[in-house]
Amino acid sequence: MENQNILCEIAEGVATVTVNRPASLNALNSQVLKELECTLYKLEQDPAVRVVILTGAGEKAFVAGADIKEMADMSSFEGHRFALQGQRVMLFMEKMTKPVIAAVNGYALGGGLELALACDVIYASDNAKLGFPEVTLGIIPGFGGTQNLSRLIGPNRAKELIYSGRMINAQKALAWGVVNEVVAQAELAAKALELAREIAKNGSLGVGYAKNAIVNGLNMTKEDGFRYESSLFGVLFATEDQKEGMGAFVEKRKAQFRGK
Ligand code: CO8
Repeated sequence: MENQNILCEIAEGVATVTVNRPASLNALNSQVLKELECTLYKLEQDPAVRVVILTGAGEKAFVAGADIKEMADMSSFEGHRFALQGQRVMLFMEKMTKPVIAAVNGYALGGGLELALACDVIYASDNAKLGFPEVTLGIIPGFGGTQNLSRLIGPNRAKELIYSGRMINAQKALAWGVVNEVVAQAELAAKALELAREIAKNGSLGVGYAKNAIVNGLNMTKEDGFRYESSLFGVLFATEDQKEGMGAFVEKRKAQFRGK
């Protein structure tokens, strides 16, 4: 079935995925989540794709949250099921071997901020506004936000944002370490693409293993993380990419990685 709410373009190893519901500020309903999950799953399998950029359609919003109109009449069971559906997408993004860059081009609220936090890198436009308004609606973040934000910026700032429901601007998000970089809105797509292309030139196995080591290592003791890192490091010596990368250095030429 054709996607109705998710656009996907692939060029030069970079897939750009756009949540395309601008009339609802790209709010995530269950259909959008389903299409997003299928799209990401296909991109993970596609050898032509090395990096994914995730953004929202229009100039106003990345994603203004989960769809409040869909959630308004949910039962407790349906709310739980909806949270699990969203969490499955966020967790899949962490498991993907390919990095995902969020290009946050406006509001990233609630489920929208959770979606950005599930990405590996967040670039934000200078007009972006970020926050977790859930408590103003009588709920809490349900797509992993309480967990990911507090791990990223520490519990105190996460509590301040989540308890107040307050929005912060892009500069404050940068100062707090929520986003990697803030750029003018007109330059956001180009900046995200520049980073994606730089990553895409590198050995995809190395990039994927680095992501694996960082994401999984965060849930381990430091010593276990070191052990895990050294195992992955060792495995890479059995790959063509390692031979090519080091061979190219010795021969003073550019490496041509094949992801093997
Ligand atoms: N859900 C549904 N529709 C939305 C949403 C949303 N989250 N955000 C905006 N829209 C719609 C508006 O209803 C409006 O539609 P219409 O024209 O039909 O009335 C359209 O988008 C444009 O929005 P506004 O007219 O409100 O635009 P403004 O510029 O005046 O305001 C804001 C922009 C400030 C972003 C405002 O739209 C707003 O506050 N939106 C809601 C933000 C929010 O509260 N997000 C959090 C939602 S809760 C959540 O994400 C929980 C995640 C975890 C779920 C766990 C599973 C249970």
